[in-house]
Amino acid sequence: MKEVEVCLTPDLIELYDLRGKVVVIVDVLRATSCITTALAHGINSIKPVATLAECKDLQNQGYVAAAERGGLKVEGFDLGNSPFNYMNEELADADIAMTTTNGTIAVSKSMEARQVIIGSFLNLTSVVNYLKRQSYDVLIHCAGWKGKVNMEDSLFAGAVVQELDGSCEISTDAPRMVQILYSQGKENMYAFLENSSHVNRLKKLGLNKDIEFCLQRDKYNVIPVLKNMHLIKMGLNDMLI
Ligand code: 3SL
Repeated sequence: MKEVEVCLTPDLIELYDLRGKVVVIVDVLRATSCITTALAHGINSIKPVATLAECKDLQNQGYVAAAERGGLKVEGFDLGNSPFNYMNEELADADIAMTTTNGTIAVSKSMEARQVIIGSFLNLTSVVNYLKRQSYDVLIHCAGWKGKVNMEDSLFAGAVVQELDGSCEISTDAPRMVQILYSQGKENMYAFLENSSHVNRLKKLGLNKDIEFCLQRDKYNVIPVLKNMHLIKMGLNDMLI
């Protein structure tokens, strides 16, 4: 049977062998929720990059450029990191370059994987159904906050582990820990996360609407997948078996 593992922050990713695994990148608030929303709303591709300099370079090459640091849109870029930024019809078919504080770093640290996909509560069931169907080991890579563990990504990892129950083996403690967390928080995730650090950070910035949006389950059925360094909507040909 395949195995599911959880890496709680990108600072621990060196402890895991990514080769031959499907890695699910998670940054519920808000990068992976934005990426899922963007592809569901017709954006063609998103190129995740770790630095502002790389993102600026791509903007100069014609990409629409999205940049966030500390929760705020960075001056000189076209978009920030709110899912509502990506519902604009004028962006249909656009190619976007994106850099965020943690989410795009988790992607850039996962390049050795057999496949990299994007998970969020917005596409939870689609991600889980795909993970069940394919035969490779799974690693859920939580983006956290500047190297530290956070609640919302761990909660999502717990939801995936819970839903994979019976189709994946667990042999380490992190998947068990996040599963317990999810069993405690699943009934009212918003209330459960109320005192978490990033929820408080976003609330101070007046972004409560974004938090509520990102905590919706199964709003979309797209699975973003990394192909040629761009995140695109997974099609039949991208599915592993
Ligand atoms: O860290 C990230 O990648 C962002 O999602 C953080 S924020 O929600 O935009 O502040």
